[in-house]
Amino acid sequence: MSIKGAQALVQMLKEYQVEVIFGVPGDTSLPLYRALGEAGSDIKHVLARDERSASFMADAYARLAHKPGLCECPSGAGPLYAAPGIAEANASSIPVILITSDIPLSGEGKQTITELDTQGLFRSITKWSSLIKQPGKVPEAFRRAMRIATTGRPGAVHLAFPTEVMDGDLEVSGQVYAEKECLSYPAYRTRGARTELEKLTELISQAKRPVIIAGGGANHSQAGQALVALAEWLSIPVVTTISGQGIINDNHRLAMGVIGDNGYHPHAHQAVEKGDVLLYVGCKMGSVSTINWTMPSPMEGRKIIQVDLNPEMLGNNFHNTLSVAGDARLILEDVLLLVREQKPRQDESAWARQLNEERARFWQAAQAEFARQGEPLKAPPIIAELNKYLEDPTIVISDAGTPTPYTSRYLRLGGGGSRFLIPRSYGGLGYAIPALVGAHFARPEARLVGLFGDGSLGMSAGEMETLARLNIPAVLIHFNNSSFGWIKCLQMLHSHGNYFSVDFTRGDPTLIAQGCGLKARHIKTPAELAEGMAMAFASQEPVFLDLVTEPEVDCLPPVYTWQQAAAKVQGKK
Ligand SMILES: Cc1ncc(C[n+]2csc(CCOP(=O)(O)OP(=O)(O)O)c2C)c(N)n1
Repeated sequence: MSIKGAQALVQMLKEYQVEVIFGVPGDTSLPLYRALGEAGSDIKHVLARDERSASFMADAYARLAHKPGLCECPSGAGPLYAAPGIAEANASSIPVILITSDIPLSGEGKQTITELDTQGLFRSITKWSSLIKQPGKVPEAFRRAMRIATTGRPGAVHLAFPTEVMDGDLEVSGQVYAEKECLSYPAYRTRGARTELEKLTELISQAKRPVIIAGGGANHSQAGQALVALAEWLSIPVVTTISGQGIINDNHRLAMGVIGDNGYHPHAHQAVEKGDVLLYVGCKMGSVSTINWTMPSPMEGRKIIQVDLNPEMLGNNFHNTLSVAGDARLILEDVLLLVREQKPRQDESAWARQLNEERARFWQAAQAEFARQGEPLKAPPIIAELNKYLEDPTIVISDAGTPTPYTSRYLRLGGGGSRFLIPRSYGGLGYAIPALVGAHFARPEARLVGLFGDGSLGMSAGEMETLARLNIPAVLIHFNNSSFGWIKCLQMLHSHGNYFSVDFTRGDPTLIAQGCGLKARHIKTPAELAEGMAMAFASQEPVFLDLVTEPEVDCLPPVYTWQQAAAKVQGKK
């Protein structure tokens, strides 16, 4: 049977059980849109207002559905605008596939409007970018794209389909099928080598002060159950990076919080600094989680173990005692079996108890922060108010700026399928609002909450219309401090408070939200905050809460290196 290339592509989407594709149309999109239209309700097309948003939607979908995220856009401006989400997904090991419908091959090199060397554009921000030149190649190219995106270190892939390929005919007998192993990721998971698993088991079993440090890779691998079971068996405290949050219920006795520069918990840092065996799982050990590679600081006899599916990451930033390549979940499951064979379940260790006491002291002291009520609104009481509504499962998505350190520090997520997302490879502003759209399709049963500053709102406000059009019941929490506050704060710390080009007007963003079809409230007082939150969480529609918040320059957020810089300035006075 002969069908069009675009129809073959859509059939491949169906074979791979793609439920949703996020995108923006253009002149070259017609064959694809025709084929998607013919597919009816099998594949939902979500119209985004910007290709960057479409790529962020696909990224968030993939993170939460544990399946590849699909997005599409037309030639030229489309891929240029889609690049941010593709780069974030690729660097964060998230399988996102971008389909671009391209100009006709016959117009190549002839100044055709929107002609662009997309392979050149995507070379450094995808695992693979390819221009498909024959309709007959569509099924195998799509299979290859899914395989490359989901295997090894997962990442982003781009496929460009010129008009002749979308509109051309191909014989499809026997070609249109999915490689079932690549419907989800990580595909073709690999186990750790037996001798290394045995060494790992021995090291953590004999440790006096072991710590598990879970990064984003542990979440991507869905290693939570095995990780918590192992921690419980040996009474090992667990800390996470920002991306590793949610792997363990925040209220668990072994959950010691977040490490790194941004929104850290002091007791989590203490665990890492005093730990004698540190087991890093799916953690790149990059600049933020290690505070520019100063933590863990050198300590005689300390053993560092690193588990990562990407061997290129192993031992890259620290001198490991043991490096194990493989899938986090499989490795932890195997180690758990070995540990159970060799050692009885341990009672709570003195080490875990001591850290727990530190943790309790921290949360006791935090009450004073939560009580810091007043105008403009302060971030800690805002998060404390939010915590009251976080029933499982909730998906919380934060942007860079004020929301990141305060959610990392004060948000309390349960373990019942709740997740917390922040794009940490590039920390691009304007992720949260579009990501809520992707999250809705991945986890329709979950409550959705987005937190973002006014800088982020300026970059993603258009997607409020998408939330309203699809009637996605998300709670949008806007930190309105009328500035690029984060950068302003850096200028305070490092440019002697000479503020340069960081302020904008507060305006009335509720009008923008209302204009997009959202319910919106302007909130200035703690009483209005309490009332607004209650209204938002009771609503079955998207709600925008415009919070007039304290700028970072008036109260330093919990960023480790900032606090050190401020102490230095204070010391010189
Ligand atoms: C796309 C993009 N451009 C620039 C930056 C650099 N940046 C980091 S934080 C920040 C300011 C954030 O301002 P806002 O969203 O208003 O949050 P606030 O810090 O004021 O709470 C900027 C510009 C970025 N992260 N992403």
